[in-house]
Amino acid sequence: MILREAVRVLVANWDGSYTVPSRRLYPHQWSWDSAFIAIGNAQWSPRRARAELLTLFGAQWRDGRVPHIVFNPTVPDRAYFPGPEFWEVRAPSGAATSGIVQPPVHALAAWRVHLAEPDPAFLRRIYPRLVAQQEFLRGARRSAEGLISIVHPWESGMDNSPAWDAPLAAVDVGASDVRRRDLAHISADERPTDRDYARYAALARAYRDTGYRRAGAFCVEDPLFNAAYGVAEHTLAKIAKVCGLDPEPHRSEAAAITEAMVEHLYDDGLFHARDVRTGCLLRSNSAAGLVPLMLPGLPRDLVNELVGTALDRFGLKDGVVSSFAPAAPEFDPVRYWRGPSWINLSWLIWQGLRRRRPDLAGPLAEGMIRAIAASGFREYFDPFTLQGHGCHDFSWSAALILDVVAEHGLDGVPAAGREVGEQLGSLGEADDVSDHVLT
Ligand code: 2M8
Repeated sequence: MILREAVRVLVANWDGSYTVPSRRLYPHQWSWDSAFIAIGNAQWSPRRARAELLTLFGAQWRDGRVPHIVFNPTVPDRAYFPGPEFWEVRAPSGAATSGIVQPPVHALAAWRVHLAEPDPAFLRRIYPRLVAQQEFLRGARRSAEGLISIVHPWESGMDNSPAWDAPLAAVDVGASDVRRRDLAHISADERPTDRDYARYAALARAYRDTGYRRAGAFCVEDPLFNAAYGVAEHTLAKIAKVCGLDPEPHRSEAAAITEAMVEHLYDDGLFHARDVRTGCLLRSNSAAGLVPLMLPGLPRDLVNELVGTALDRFGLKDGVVSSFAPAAPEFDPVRYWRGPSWINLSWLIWQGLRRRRPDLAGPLAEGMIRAIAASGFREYFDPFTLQGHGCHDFSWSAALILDVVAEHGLDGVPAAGREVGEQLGSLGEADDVSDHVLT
């Protein structure tokens, strides 16, 4: 049932060559959402999964950046803020896009899609795009410490995390041009405040006014983003091998970022963000600091400490990971990214635990399935009651649960990915993937 329902959500949110995260709240293509969606779609329609990624990379900029939103020109401006008229920019393909990025989880997605249905031609096609994505980050965003910075909370993917409260407080909002659309769909106590939105808009406007070149008041090195960058290099090494290319530069880049993260972002059982403007660690209780568990080269003692933190502070002992530690004063169980449990964040941490701590990965998989069985494909969940919050029929919740079930099984019954795909394939419309744009 959960599998059929997941496919139903993904079919309903499919727009012909990509999937909207949510029909009403997020009616365009989002960058890291598409990566997670491709990972889930790989279980029942690898073809759709490849199209999802190729469509996104079709809007890649000449400098290699992959914009965090690719706008659908048929969706009215009033449907989402900030829309194309705010960002004022187009990709070489002609698509209107935003000018900021999101965590680079796309190489991992491309690899997972290839594993579900081996397709070296797809890998050869997407590899240079994935490399350009990393080169943009190295060229435009790397600090002297060897870490990658983000210039907007939206680039972290965990937009409203309390980790950003301090650096955001320094943002001067000026005259606000915010026209919030999200509150038409979701209750205000589950979304960021108006003050946060004014700051988001001010930061994005300031970056836009430099031609999307220079960071403004907000410039931080985030552990989730840097872990994603490192995992991307690891994965690019595997992809390069299949393509008959040298994997070595990717391996050494992955080792270098892991080392820099350990040296500059780790303290007392958790990775933290670092404010590039002040050079200070932004010590917080964000679960972003557990995502480096995904890095294969992490020293063993650090892995043990991180696991201890996840168990003691983030709910892992109950098979749940909250996005912010419940004991911290800023914790809020229902407000977007300030405490609720999210399927994508749990999935990333689950990836880090699967080989190292299968005894903990299993219960976490069960916890993700339990949340969805209890409340449906919601955007986020109260980590204690598992009550759903945010939008309904949220694509990455549906997609990633397909992957979890394929790997972990359902009700103790192993369900191999391919079998799940075969069962579900008939639920999608027959081969309806229209030709995507990759210029
Ligand atoms: C949320 O972010 C967007 C802005 O990018 C928004 O609130 O309007 C975040 O949860 C982000 O991580 C996610 O990619 C996006 C779409 O699901 O929604």
